[in-house]
Amino acid sequence: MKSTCFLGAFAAVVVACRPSTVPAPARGPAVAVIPAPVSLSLRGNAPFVLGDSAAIVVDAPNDSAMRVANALAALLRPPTGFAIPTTTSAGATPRHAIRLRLDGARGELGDEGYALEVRPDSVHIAARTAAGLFHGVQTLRQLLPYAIESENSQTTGVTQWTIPPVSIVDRPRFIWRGAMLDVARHFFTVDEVKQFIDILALYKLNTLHLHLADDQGWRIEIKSRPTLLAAAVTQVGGGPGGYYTQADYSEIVRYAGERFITVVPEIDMPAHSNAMLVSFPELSCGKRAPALYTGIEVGFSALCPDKEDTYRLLDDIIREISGLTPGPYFHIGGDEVQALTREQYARFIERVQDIVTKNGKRMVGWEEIGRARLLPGTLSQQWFTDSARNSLVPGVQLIMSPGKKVYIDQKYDSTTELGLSWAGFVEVRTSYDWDPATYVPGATEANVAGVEAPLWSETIRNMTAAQQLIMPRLPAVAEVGWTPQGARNWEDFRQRLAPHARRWRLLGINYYASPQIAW
Ligand code: TNX
Repeated sequence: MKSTCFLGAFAAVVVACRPSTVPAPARGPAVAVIPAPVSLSLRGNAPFVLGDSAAIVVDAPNDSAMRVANALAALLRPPTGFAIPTTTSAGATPRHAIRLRLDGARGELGDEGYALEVRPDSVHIAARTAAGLFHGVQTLRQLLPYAIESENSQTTGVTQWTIPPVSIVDRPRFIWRGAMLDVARHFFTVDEVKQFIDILALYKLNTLHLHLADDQGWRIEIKSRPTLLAAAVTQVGGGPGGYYTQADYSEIVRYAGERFITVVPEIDMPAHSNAMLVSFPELSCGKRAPALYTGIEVGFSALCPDKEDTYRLLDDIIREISGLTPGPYFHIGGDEVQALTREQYARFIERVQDIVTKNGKRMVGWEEIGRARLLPGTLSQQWFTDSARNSLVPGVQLIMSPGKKVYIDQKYDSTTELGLSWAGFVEVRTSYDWDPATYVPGATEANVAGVEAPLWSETIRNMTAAQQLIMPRLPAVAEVGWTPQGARNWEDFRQRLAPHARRWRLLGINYYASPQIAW
């Protein structure tokens, strides 16, 4: 390891670490923060003890900083049974305080970083943005005893809510740290999507990519094209499917936004478009007449790139969804096109890129879009080969989602019940042990916007099943996206991961007990 001192029990102790001074933990590491902070050191021996006089105090409050404070209070009250008032610094300062401070001058913390100091009488989280405060709160949560995730103060068995005396300065390696949920192959309700978002927030992921349309289902109301919903009525295997009204989608966006997570909507095109074509068969250039489809083959559908009506339909769809989406991105899919020539494909992508741009968004597409002329600001999502290097043109960055590493819809091993296996088995270590900056030949750190773990849902029918596949691979990917490469280490990660399972059990999160982890 380069800049870190491996202590087993501790994440990334950068400052003068002496392993012999660290007491061996009885059960799992005392400081098991995931993703590992950029720097973490111990300040003396006296912890902070959260007692019933504790309060949360916000310095330089704005609405979103206050919301972070209220969310922290709402997390701490049920398990502790303490009142935990939230106040601004204008009032009298209580003795035992958790202080959240917005400080525009802390440029070194970037847009999402934070500094966290635990002293015997107070806890201080400082950040330049409310997002940074929110991430600092997630770290604080992980420093508390795991029973902080409990809903009932009567059953925690905790006599002292201690927080170890750490000093942390932390900021993410990449700006794009995401997960994708495929709501097209199987539909997930708004409540299920919220459960998914909650897990992203725990591990400081900041991007939720929603795969809203594929051959098997159309999942979002488009008011100017109501007939699209004719293909919302089924899913893989023939179940009832479903869709989001625009109000539903806005509720997902709002819930994600409260957790500083950007929603990236995807409408897959020109292939994976059978559901769209069910209502617009005249726009089909695919290999089969469009009809509701509940299988799992790919590549047979295609929107006809030579018809003007195709672009009118896409303009309506992209305009309405963009209007509901505060984030800067619109994902157009672009993968696995077998029914068009190379020229037809490139022409199609370039026209759609213009439509996305006209609607005020930056286009994102799967790596195949590198065959077209990409505009600066467009993002290309690597998933399959190193053809992603075709996208390495000025102003275009890669999102790294290599199937062999972070396709969390793949089986862990030959005994896994759920999941596909076309990319191979993907165990936790496989998802952890790689470097997004060097994976594509010719790419460097500057070419990479970040990482994303896609959860395709051909085999996944509900959130319990989804959790079995995302946990614990998603925390591994979260650390890949957050922690500097030189501060990451598999042995250290697997030690820190194990005690998180107790939190997941309290939160009702299902997980795979990988044999690679000493639970
Ligand atoms: C490939 S990844 C696909 C999806 C499938 C997935 C299953 C990508 C851009 N296309 O259509 O659902 O494999 O693992």
